[in-house]
Amino acid sequence: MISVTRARTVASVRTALRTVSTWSNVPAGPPDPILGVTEAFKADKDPRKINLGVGAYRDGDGKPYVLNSVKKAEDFLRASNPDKEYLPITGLPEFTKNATKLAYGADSTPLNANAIAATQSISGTGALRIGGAFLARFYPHSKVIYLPVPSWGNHTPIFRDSGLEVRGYRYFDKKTVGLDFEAFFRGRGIAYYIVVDQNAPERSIVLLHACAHNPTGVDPTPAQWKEISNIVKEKKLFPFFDMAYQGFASGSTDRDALAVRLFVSEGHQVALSQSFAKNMGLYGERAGAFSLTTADAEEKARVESQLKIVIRPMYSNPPLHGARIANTILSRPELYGEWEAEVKGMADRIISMRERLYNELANTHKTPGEWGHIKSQIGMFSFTGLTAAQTKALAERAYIYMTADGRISMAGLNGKNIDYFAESVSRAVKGTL
Ligand code: PLA
Repeated sequence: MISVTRARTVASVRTALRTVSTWSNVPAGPPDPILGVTEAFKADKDPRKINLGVGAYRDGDGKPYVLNSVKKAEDFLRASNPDKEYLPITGLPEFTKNATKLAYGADSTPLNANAIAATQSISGTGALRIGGAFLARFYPHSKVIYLPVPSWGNHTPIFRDSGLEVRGYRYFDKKTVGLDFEAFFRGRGIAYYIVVDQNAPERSIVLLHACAHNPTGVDPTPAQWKEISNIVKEKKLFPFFDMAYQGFASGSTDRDALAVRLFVSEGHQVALSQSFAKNMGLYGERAGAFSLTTADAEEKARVESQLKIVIRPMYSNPPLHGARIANTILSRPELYGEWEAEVKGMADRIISMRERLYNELANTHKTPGEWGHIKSQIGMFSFTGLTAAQTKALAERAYIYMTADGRISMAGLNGKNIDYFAESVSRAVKGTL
């Protein structure tokens, strides 16, 4: 047993240590708005719990899904006994070649002219960060990037930390729960912010979600993309596409690349971030690519030499395994075909959950409000319109987790949990939860 005096001494030494610690002034930060939801879900012990926070695909049993094409690619790689040497700074050359082909299309003019500067990246996040840093250093006209409002929550810190100034353009119309397209035309969208903000530098950078807009699930139609291309041209904006969900919107990787390909064919130079997290289910493997279309092969080489200088002090060179898997799938026709079918399978399961959720909410439970957007929204997410208070009640009283803006990852729903989910949402809306 230690004496009272001794215990006091120990306590005061502890306090003193705490006050002299180098980190005593570090304030506790808030949990991440998306990944923090997963932490709260994991800590919940209720068997009924559902995680609709992070956009990670789940199969019909609610389990993480490793694609068969990925398993076969891994078998193939294992058999070829690959080394574990460092990759070049810009990654596996065949991977970036095949990734850009997937995005821009095999008949893309800059691709065939060897005029696409590209690098492997640490998934989509890393691609955006490399792109932000490269533009902050070399884009000659502006240091301002315009993001849609709302956008993926990590866009703002990524671009701010890259050295760009972040501003917003109106994208989503809360009234119609749809694209605020009037705003694009009537001088209140991208064009509006550039025109009315006296300090807005001309030729700003504008971030566009290539497909399956996160968090709204609302994408422009092909005709609207054409109009957006015209506005971007007229205002001399520089388009930076974030394509984190190629294949997840329509089930077809070609169809989902429409906006990027249209912009390139309309003569825009573009920046592009790609991720294989969702469409190949390679979340933790961190496989992605960043690319820029340039004038010709000589300019491409100059741009790539500077991408290397951006990347080398950040992480030296990227991880091997995910890029090898993605490249094996993209380069072997039999695996490519199987992968395409699996992408379609994932997109279709999500669409079927949309139908079912709509029916449950609107018909079975007669939930007050209009729920048609659940069916019309596109991609991984649905922007339900639930309020922050309702999402809080759902977490605390029904063990259902989603982001505070009411976004749900549709892929987290399945035949086993959708009835419980719909009933709980209905009660939250009626105030009876
Ligand atoms: N861009 C958008 C629009 C995204 O939604 C995400 C991921 C990324 C880029 C980056 O993904 P990656 O780095 O894994 O390739 N958004 C997730 C996960 C799925 C997250 O927040 O990190 C989401 O739940 O919104």
